[in-house]
Amino acid sequence: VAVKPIVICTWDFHNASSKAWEILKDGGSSLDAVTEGVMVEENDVNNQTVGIGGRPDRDGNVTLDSCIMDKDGNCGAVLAMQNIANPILVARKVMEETPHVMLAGKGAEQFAHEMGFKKTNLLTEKSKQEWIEWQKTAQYKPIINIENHDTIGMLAIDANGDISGACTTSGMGYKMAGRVGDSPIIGAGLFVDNEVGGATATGVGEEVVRTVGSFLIVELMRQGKSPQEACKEGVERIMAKNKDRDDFQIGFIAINKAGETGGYCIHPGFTYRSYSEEGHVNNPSESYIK
Ligand code: SD4
Repeated sequence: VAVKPIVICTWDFHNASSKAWEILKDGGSSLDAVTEGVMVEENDVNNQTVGIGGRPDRDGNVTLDSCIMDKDGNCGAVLAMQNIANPILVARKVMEETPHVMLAGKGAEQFAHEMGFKKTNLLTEKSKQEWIEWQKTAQYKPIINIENHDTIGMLAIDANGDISGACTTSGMGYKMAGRVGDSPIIGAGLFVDNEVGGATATGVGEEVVRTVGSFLIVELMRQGKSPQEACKEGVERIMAKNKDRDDFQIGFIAINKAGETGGYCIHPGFTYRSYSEEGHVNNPSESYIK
């Protein structure tokens, strides 16, 4: 069966999925598609959950997390990196130019400078003012479906049938200094196995890490579950560990080798975008809580 190119991403990131589709439809690789796709959100100063303009940590520093994975299982990630505008490009450099998978903090920043990335102030005036306001109460509680977008996780299949994925975020707003969530952790925020499919996550990263969510979903697809069924079981696994609380959001999306897709979340409101030659759709995602 000939596989048709397709891209999906968490939330209604139309510009990002359109950018990825442009690359896929012209025969570009899924790796380039996800790289350039998520960069659209990293570069959007009005998106306060990814890249420049992202909400800072409690100390007022914007720290970015990002990872990428290709069809051969190669991967790269940067964790809690400051002052660099495109963490996904640095994650890709980690994958392609170093013997390592993850670089964190100052080391990631130093590597980025060595690779020619410029020092950039990531804290916009808007995010700074909101942070100053936040300090008055300093309440630390994740907001469900914040702005109806959050971390961008993207999965693509190219004309060769090869799958790649990328995930990038500024993490939880007002997190503790040094906090890293699921998004740059291979297996948690993102996982791709070119024989099976890929999965990626958005929402409260701690819970995704605890269940190694994206790896779990890919393994469930390997056992024969559809992307939709696998995402549902991924969420159920998290809820089984949280019998007394449901005050947080998680959204998973997945794609299999045949190009079938699925999404599942805890609270209504999560959607995922898909773009293929059949056009583009913002897909409502089924939720654990109705
Ligand atoms: C993280 N999944 O860092 C990301 C983003 C997030 O609420 O926290 N959203 O955990």
